[in-house]
Amino acid sequence: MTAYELAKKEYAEYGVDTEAAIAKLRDIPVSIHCWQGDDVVGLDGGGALSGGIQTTGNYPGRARSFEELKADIKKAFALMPGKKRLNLHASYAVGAEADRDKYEPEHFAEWVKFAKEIGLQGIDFNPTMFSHKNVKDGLTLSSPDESIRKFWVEHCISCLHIAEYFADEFKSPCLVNIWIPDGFKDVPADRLTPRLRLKDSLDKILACGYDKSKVIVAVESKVFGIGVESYTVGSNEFYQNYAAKNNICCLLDNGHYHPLEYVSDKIPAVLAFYDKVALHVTRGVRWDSDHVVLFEDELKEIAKEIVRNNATEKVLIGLDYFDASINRLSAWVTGQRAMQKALLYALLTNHEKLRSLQDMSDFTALMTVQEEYKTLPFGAVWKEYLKRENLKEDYLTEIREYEKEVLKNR
Ligand code: RNT
Ligand code: ZN
Repeated sequence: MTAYELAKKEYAEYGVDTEAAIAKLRDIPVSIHCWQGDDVVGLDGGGALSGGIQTTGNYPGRARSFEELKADIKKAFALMPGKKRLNLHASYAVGAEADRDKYEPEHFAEWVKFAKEIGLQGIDFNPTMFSHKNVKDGLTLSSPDESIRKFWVEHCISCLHIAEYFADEFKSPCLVNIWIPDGFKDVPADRLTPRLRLKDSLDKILACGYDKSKVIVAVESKVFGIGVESYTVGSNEFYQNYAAKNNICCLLDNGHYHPLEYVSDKIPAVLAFYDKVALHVTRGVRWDSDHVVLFEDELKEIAKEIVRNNATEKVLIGLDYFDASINRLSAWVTGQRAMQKALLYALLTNHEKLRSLQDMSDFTALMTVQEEYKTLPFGAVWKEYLKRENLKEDYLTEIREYEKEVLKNR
C-alpha cells in the first residue's frame, strides 16, 4: 500500500473521503497578487511606495519591467497547484501615457493576453491610491481638497470599467477592491468629517453605472499603517456599515486588525449578512507586516470557516503579502501553497461530526477529536494532490535554477 492509500483508509475511519477533498480543492480559486514580484513598485512610474505599507529587504532579482514580471509570474505560478486568478493593481498598467484617472482597458490588454496564455481563471483588480503625487498629505478619497477627491473618484470609476472588461474576457466576475491609505499619524481634531468625505466619494464611484453582474466591489478596512498610527479613515466599522447599506462587499485583510482579533471569527459573522466576503490573506507578525503566508493555526481556522460553512463560492480568497528579503518567487509559491494546504486540511475534516459534538455539548470529545486530526497523515494526501497536479513537494530546486539563470543577471 502506498502512503496515500494508507492515509485514505485512516481518514475514512473518521468519515472523511480524501478523493472528494482533493477534487474539491482543485476547484477553489485563489487570487494571487502580482505585487509580490516587484515589491509593490508597479509599472506606471507613480513613485516610491507610500501609504503606510512597506516592503523590506533587498534580495537580488526584483522584476523591473513588465517583461521581467511576466517571466517571474509564469515561473512561480507554474509551481502552484489549483485554480488561479491574477490580482492586479492599477499601477501595473502597461504603456499608459495618461494619468491614473484616465486608464482604459487597453492598458491592461497585454495582461489579459498573458493571463490567458498561462491558463488563469480570471483577473481581479485594485485601484492604486498610493505611490502617486495626488496622494496629498497622505489623503485620497477623504481629502479636504475637492480636486484630489475628484481625481481618485475618477481613477476608481475607470477601474470599474476596466474590471468589466476583465469579466467579459474571462467570463468570470472581477473583484475590485478599494483600499485607501488615508489617515493621520497623530491625534486628529476631527474624525467624522474625513469619513463623511470618504462616504461621499464612494457614493460617487458607485453611481457610475458599472455592471453589477460583472463587477464585485469591495472595501478594505485597516486599523493603522506606518506613519498613520492614530487614525485611519477607512476603519472596520465605517466600511462594514457602508458595505451593508450600499449592497457591496467587505474585504477582510487579516493583517488589519488588533493582533487579538481573528478574521477566522469575522468570516462567519459577516457571512450571516452578506452573500460574499473577500479576503486578503497575509501574515502579520506583531502588526500588519505582510509576511509570507505560512501553514499556521489562524490560516487553518480561516480555511475551516470557508469549508465548513459551504462558503467556497462566497468567500473570495486573495493573497496579500510582500517580502523582499528572500527569493520573491519562493515567497509567492510558499504562500499560495500554504493557503492550499490550509484548505485541504479543512476539507479533510468531518465537520458534521464535530458540529454534532458541539451541539451535544460534548466539549470533552470535541477537544480530543480535534487534537487527533492534527496527527492524521495529512502530508501523504498533500503529496498525492501535488502529484495529480503534476507538481512535487520541492519547488526550491527549480527556483534556484531560475535564480541562477535569470534573476542573478538582473
Ligand atoms: C494595505 C492593504 C492593501 C495593499 C495592497 C497592495 O495595508 O493591505 O491591500 O497591501 O493593495
Ligand atoms: Zn490588503
